[in-house]
Amino acid sequence: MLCSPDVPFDELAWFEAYLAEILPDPSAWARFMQRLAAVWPRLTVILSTLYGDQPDFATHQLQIIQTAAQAFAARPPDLHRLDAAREVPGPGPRWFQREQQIGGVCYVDRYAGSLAGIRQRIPYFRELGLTYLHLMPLYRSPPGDNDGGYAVSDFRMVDPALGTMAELADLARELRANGISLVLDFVMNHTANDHPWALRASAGDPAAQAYYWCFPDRTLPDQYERHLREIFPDQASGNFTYIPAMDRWVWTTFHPYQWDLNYRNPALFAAMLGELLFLANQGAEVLRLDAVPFIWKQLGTTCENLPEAHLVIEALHLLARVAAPALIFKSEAIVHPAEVIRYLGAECTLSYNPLLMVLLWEALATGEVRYLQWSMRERFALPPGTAWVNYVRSHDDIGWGFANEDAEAIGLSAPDLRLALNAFFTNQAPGSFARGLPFNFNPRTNDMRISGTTASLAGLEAAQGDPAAEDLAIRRMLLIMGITIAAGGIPLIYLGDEVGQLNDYGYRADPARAEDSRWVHRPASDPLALAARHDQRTIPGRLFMGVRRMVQTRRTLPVFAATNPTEWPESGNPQVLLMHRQGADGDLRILGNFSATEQVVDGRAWSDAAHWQDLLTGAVCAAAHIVLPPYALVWLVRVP
Ligand code: OTU
Repeated sequence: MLCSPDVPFDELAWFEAYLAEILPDPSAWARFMQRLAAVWPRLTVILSTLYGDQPDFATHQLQIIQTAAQAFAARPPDLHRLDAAREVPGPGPRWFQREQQIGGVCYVDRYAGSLAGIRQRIPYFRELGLTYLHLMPLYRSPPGDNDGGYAVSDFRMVDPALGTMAELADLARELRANGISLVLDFVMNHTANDHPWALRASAGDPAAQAYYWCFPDRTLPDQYERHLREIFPDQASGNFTYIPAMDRWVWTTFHPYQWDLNYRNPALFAAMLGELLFLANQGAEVLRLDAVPFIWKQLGTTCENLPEAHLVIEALHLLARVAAPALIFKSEAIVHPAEVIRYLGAECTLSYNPLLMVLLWEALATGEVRYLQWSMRERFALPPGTAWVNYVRSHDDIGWGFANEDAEAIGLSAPDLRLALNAFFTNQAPGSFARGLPFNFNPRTNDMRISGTTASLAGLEAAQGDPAAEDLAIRRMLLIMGITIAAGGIPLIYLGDEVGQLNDYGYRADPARAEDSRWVHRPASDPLALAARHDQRTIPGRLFMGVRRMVQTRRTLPVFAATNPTEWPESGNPQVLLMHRQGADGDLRILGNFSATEQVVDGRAWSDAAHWQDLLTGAVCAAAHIVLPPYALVWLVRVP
């Protein structure tokens, strides 16, 4: 019997009897109990806060612990070994903080046809330097419109068109053998309307209905609605959908076929824990928690980022520490920057960095770095033991989610800036090089988001074969991608960007996709572009070799580890961004010119070095006169 002074002895002892059946091997049982005892003081506080008022709370609590024990028992030996290796991190950066970390993200079908196709791309991933591969939702989904797989019909089944769950587990192993961690989505806010739970709910099963938010009439929905945002006003206005089969209104934040799950129900919490740990046991090392801000609802609030949503994630995190400690969570919270950061630490280990993403585009559009520099200086730092995932494009739209107060602090108007950026990126402003599409224009709020690939937004599509314009577009792409590669955290490349894939307007011919302009930036992988990647005379070649040079440089320099600070001092030139990476093992200044004209920087303003050398080209320059061609990015080390 294990106990610790902080742990209410009898509760754990009560579990032990039940757990012995699930974990008959005494050493496995002891390991599980030891980990449980370590998290129990906090876990029990959270569970009682969330569910303590339920009449059968003790039974629910037992069910939750049993679910964790079952997953622990089912976990394959190689993953138990990975757990052991990662549970006691040595000194220095943890695995996801290392300078070697480089991420890629793709849709299995669009990028490689199937899981077998992904497997064949492993040599390419290695060539690019990837260590982290996010395969976007690959689960069984409703036919037709399914929000790019973010409507999941069965968390335990791979879309049969792509392969099987056994193949996915094999792929995870093979990726790991090649130094690549598999990242999967955990779409935890909702299921598809044809998930077995939703089907049972539709058929009238009250227990299944309690997994969702079902209302007999519009009374409560109307009250909730007063404080809710509309996420997809164009395709799916309102947050509730009437389901005739059960004569109920169901909460559907996103599309009518995506039913929000009810985490106020401890049985649903236990069920989703089971799904989460099942995916961990297939070999996912990171789970991307989709749409986390929305998982808890409270009348009279916006139902986003509520304290209980944080508690649910923290509880899942603690239970993962017990059953699958190698697993880490990445939060997908595309909300106000101050809220984004609150998911990191006790809950998630990684987070998207949407603020850096939007401000890189803002700086490209305005040619000025003030807002980017100021916001990063204020908001880039993270709690220890966590890291950003830095990116320029994802499969989603770009929403201008920067902080209004940050804009005000430097004398800008965020609402005006949003309007200007929307015009710029949809080619409605003079001098725009961008070819983006509007996404969900909301006439009520005048809000709009932007779709488009990195290449099309950066000017490659508009360049139309004009070599000078193409050259500028390539420089813009390498500039912003290069900043994500140099910043602390995991750079994440939307695969296809590294060879300059343009917007694909083919989605307009597909009725299941035509209403959703995000499909314009989800092109199928282009074999011709990939084949040209080593030829520096081609666009794909310049991009690919440029990205790879930065990736290779980052990999060899420990100063790039996320444990070393990323600082954002002023460069002295309003069009030039300065990033400072410093650690025991290095001292680097990254300079990026966000304007289309040559810029000069006097490096004596921020260092006493006399000369600097660019690690990417080898060129040496005098600190007093650092010349940056249009959109140039240099990675400078001091010349002794
Ligand atoms: C996520 O995005 C996914 O990335 C989208 O592809 C899905 O459509 C959606 O969830 C539903 O599953 O609103 O515009 O703060 O902003 O979760 C994208 C989080 C989204 C939300 C985000 C959501």
